[in-house]
Amino acid sequence: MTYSETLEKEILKKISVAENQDSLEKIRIAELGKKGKISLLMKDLSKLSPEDRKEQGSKLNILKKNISEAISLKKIELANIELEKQLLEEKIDVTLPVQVNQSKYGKIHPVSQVLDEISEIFGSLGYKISEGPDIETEHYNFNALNIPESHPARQMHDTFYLNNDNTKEKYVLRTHTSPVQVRTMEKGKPPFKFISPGRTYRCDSDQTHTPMFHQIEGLVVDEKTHLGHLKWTLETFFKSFFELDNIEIQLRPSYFPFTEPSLEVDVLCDRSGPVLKIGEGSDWLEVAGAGMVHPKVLRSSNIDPSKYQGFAFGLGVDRLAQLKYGIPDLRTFFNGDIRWLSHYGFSFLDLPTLSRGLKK
Ligand code: FA5
Repeated sequence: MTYSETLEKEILKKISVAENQDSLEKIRIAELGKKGKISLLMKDLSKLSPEDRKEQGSKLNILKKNISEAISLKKIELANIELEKQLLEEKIDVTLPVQVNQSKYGKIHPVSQVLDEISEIFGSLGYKISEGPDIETEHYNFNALNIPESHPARQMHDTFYLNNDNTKEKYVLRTHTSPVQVRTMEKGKPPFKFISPGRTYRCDSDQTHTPMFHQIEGLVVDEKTHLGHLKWTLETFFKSFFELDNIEIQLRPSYFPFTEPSLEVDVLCDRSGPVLKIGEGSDWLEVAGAGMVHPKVLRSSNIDPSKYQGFAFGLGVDRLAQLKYGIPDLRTFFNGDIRWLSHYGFSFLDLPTLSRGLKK
């Protein structure tokens, strides 16, 4: 037997009517397998004259390619049909009442809970939410924030640089959420009042540092906002977040190239025992950086600094979770240990609201 159009049509017909992956596989073996029809035809080529062998050989190669392609396409088609069928069978009725005993199987990670708590507090103070990318350009992560290439502050950030071999613009994993300040101001017009939650990355690891952590940036820009507003905002936030009237925080003069003046915020805690205690002891844990937005940052966001001014802050979310819920080591947050999560995690019914309280 040699190649014929009828043979090709016959095989393609069989493929097109295959009902499932198993019958498709049987067709593949019968036609293309080692002992399959096409392989036998290939073997028979040696019996032909050189001219016929050349002609038949090339036709059989094309046949083989057409059959393989048809089988691959049919495979995808069958997989899609099977998935569709499975999805229809696995319908979930989201209107059914929650089975409370199910809640023990899934827990909300403390970082997610604390991100919601912080958003709830700033939401109640009239802040909107604005987000930016995790993979950031050097321009937004540094230059637009008044940190040019030669600036010593770049070393403070322990940056993860991406493979920038063939790119004009250099990319980094953002080291802080401050680039969202510029991205958001560039797109809009003052006044601004927003927070930007998100992941941030630095090559750093110990009890209070992890290579990936979360920050929430806050920015308020208008014609009148001053340092007193920043102090009030931070104090109001920390009182509400820790649900304590006498929370002791310390504002230290500091330096950030993108704020002037700059300050750092520490919370009083006790780190001597196995459980981290807030409002006790004699240790301070740094939880935020803040300051008045530098005129150069306003200018790089096309805002006139002679008319507008404002403050910015960056909160370390994981450290706030650590402090509020007494979790001694930050690295355990990201170990993916289910026993840790069932101990420190939250029930999905524990929605943070200001009226009901934010705590567990
Ligand atoms: C900044 O990242 C500034 N962008 C904050 C800022 C925003 C200042 C706006 C002024 C105006 P800093 O490097 O201090 O600042 O980080 C802020 C907070 O992130 C720290 O207080 C700390 O709580 C947290 N943090 C920093 N590095 C780590 C880390 N490796 N692991 C966990 N938390 C970290």
